[in-house]
Amino acid sequence: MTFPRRTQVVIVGAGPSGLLLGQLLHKAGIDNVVLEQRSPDYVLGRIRAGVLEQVCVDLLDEAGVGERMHREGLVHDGIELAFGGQRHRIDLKALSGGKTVMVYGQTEVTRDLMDARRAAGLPTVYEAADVAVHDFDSTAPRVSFQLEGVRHEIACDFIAGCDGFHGVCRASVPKERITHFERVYPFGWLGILADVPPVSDELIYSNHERGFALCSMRSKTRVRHYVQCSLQDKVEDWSDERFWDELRSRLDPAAAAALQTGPSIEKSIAPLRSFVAEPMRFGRLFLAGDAAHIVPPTGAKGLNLAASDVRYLSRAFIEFYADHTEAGIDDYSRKALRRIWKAERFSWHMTSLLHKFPAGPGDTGEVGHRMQTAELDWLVHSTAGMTALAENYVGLAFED
Ligand code: RFL
Ligand code: PHB
Repeated sequence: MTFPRRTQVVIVGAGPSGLLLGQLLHKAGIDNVVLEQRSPDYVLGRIRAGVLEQVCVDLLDEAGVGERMHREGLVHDGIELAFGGQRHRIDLKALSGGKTVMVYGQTEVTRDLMDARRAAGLPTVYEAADVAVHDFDSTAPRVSFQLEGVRHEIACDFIAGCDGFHGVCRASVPKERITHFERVYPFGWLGILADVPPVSDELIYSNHERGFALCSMRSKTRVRHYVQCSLQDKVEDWSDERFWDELRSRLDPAAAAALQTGPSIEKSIAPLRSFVAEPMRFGRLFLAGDAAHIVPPTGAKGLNLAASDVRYLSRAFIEFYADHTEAGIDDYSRKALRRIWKAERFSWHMTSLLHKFPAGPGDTGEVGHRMQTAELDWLVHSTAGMTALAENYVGLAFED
């Protein structure tokens, strides 16, 4: 792999945030190098998000990588909420003034971005070990890393920390300059991928006394389903048969009857957390995506927030180079956090509304379940309630 000793922006992490930022900067004539600790196959093997907001779709188009998404992705006009043995449709399109969401896997988004980056001949260093960020408080930051046993260094104007929740960038900020806000939920999601047709044309979010369940999809022939599970559970505890039986038991009778089963292609457990780091800028180091925040997946916001950060950050860098102004980079953290906290609130609310909370202090256990049912019953019969959900689900507006 050849890479320059100096570039304008070093991007740490080749997940969706890093690759999308790289592509948008390249389109604007800004040089960048992406450093990723894993191999391309490993990155593509992570099964994650599936729902893209319109703004995320628009940004992928702007980056020139939307062609396959429009061909193979599924446009959804609504979602379904199931509780008390019945399903209720939320007409996202009608309630949000015509907005929809796109069902297209994060793996595919990443693959399209990787292909575009390779086709443009842009430098990406995979399997870069021991990445370290230096001198980000000066105007001459550097990033060093190890490749096949040899240490290298790249000088740059800016470092973009797109290296996820466990990355090195946020961890390199002195403790007294960063504040973390965190809530860890007392359950996880067990997800499986299987080649069977979806239960319904739209996603089903189910609140059930046995726990939350979600029927999602990747295509008309591939499903992604989730059930709420215990944090102590291991993937090995869940045979395919146990998973399908549990999912069926948490659906309304019509969906349960329509559920088709098959062998799982992938199965994994994810913990749920709400997390925000403030601020998102430290001199010439900027955090974006999961490096700065995590949402529980119930609102389908993680990847979309990553794209929203990248939108603000790419515009700030473009402004810096084109107009010689620091106004955009100075305002990045404030603008991004304003949108992030709204998505955090929505994701926390959807999580609280739909999951079974273990009995404990506060509105949990039986009281909590009654409160959830009352809220869901109100929501699906109130245009105001459904409109609020739809407006948040399809994605809130940007400041500019
Ligand atoms: P990523 O995808 O974690 O990528 C970060 C990259 O940085 C690399 N890295 C390093 N590289 C170099 N040096 C280091 N020291 C490094 N440390 C880490 C990593 O290897 C990796 O390649 O973060 P990014 O790009 O910010 O993207 C964020 C999204 O991946 C995430 O928010 C979503 O997947 C969240 N999410 C969902 N988001 C949605 O918008 N809609 C959904 O429907 C949705 N469903 C989900 C989800 C996340 C889930 N899990 C597993 C947490 C469903 C699930 C189950
Ligand atoms: C998914 O398809 O993986 C998915 C969809 C909606 C969510 C979370 C995950 O809220």
